[in-house]
Amino acid sequence: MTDDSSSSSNVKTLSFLRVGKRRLEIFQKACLKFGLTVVDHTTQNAFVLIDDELDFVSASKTVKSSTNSTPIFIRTQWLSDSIKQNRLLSYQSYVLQAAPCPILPSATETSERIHFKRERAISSSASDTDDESNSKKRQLDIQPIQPGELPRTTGIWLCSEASSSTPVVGNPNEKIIEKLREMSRLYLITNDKGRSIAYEKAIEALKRCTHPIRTYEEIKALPYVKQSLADKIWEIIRTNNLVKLSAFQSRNDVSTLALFAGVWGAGTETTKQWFAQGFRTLDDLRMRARLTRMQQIGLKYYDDFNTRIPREEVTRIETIVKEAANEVTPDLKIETCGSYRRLKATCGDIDILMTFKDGKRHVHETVLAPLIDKLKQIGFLTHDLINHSEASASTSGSTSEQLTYFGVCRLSDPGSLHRRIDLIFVPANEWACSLLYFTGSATFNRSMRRLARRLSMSLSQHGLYHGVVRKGVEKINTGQPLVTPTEESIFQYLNLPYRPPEDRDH
Ligand code: DCT
Ligand code: MG
Repeated sequence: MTDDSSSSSNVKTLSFLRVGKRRLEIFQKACLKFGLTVVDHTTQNAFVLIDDELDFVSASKTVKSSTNSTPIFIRTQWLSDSIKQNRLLSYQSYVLQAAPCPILPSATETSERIHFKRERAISSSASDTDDESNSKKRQLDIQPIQPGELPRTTGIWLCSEASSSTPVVGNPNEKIIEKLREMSRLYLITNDKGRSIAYEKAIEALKRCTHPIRTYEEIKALPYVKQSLADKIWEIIRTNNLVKLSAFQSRNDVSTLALFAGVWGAGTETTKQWFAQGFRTLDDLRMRARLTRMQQIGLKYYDDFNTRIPREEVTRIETIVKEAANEVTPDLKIETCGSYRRLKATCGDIDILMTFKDGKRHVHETVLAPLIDKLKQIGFLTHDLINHSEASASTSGSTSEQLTYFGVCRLSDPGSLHRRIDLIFVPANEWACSLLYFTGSATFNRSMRRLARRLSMSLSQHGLYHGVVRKGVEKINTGQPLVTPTEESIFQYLNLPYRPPEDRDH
């Protein structure tokens, strides 16, 4: 039965994003019952049902639309509630808010706004193959209320351990790591995120190993390494080769998908479609593919965007942004996050987070828009990619906004490359959780979120909640927000030893 009086009748076709297998089965049955058609990927005008814990930025960091139309993101809670009430409810109040900023380049580009940041990091999605979620090795069923009340969290949680500071070059298991890294990359490109994550974890274990692995027993003793992966490591040790990797590399589609994955603004669905349409080179795309405005920019600066940025250049870029921001208002707290804050020697892009120092509620028109204008005037920002504001329920219970600007910048020195820059403006009470999130790494974040889940908490860039009640992966009670003035406080609530950013480079 459908609720004809509501606009839910507009939903005819939909797809799912990052919804676990078991829930997906339930939802698919419900769709059948409600007369909805489920498609594999985002089609023109399709509605996309997303995991309830996803917010726009998380989605934008991991998934991209495959079409030029803007999908409407609806929380899966809509279907859950519809199932409970045995009728298809109006989806309106379940739509992920994606109000565009007024400073967007042009109205004709509206359809391109809600596209997504390139999928460089491993998806933060809840993977069925995630050891941490599936592991029965350790049970943590204590309800945390105050920071530091829980016993120390160690063991199978990546986030409980510092990342290895030793470089892979010169590591006694360097050869194995290189091959596993390539496998992880290729699995990501072919959209097998679960396997990609499994390989990343094995790499992390190997990076920490200070002696060369020689026996099968030593492999089995490594944390996070499952049987099939242990066999592959053993094959590399015995033969100095990995048949599966060679087979992967010789596949035409994989090398083409890898090439296309370098186009900023193109996700796995898009790259697959391009391959299916017979495109094999970047010139094919330039001449024959129907590209979004962002993909056109991604293609134009393909080499620039795929060249890592030396740390010193990021420092110079940061200085320019800070100076311009200071002219707009001296009241801002600004921090460059991502790989830069993790002290990496090179960065893929520049992730700059800002908020008001005094914690006053911000109004984006007064800060981000003039800052962007100023940076354009001095010729620093050269192209806009995404400009987006997202409302969220803040820890004080009121509604707050995170503002995200994705663009392209360039230093004025002759020969400077075009660089990808993100400017993210957050409410002061979300600062610590945002700082933690945007510092990453993505793998570290995933581990911390999963630990939070195990502790009946929920962690996102917006806040940390405790007393969360879940049925399966469904949240029945969203819990209560915890006050998180610093990153340290978040570690304390989760009973983790504090890790400085450079130790989170998992
Ligand atoms: N992030 C995440 N999950 C993702 C992608 C990103 O939690 N799937 C978080 C962690 C890092 C932060 O956002 C910034 O993202 P990126 O710029 O993609 O990552 P980075 O660590 O800064 O790496 P790079 O040097 O490639 O920019
Ligand atoms: Mg980055």
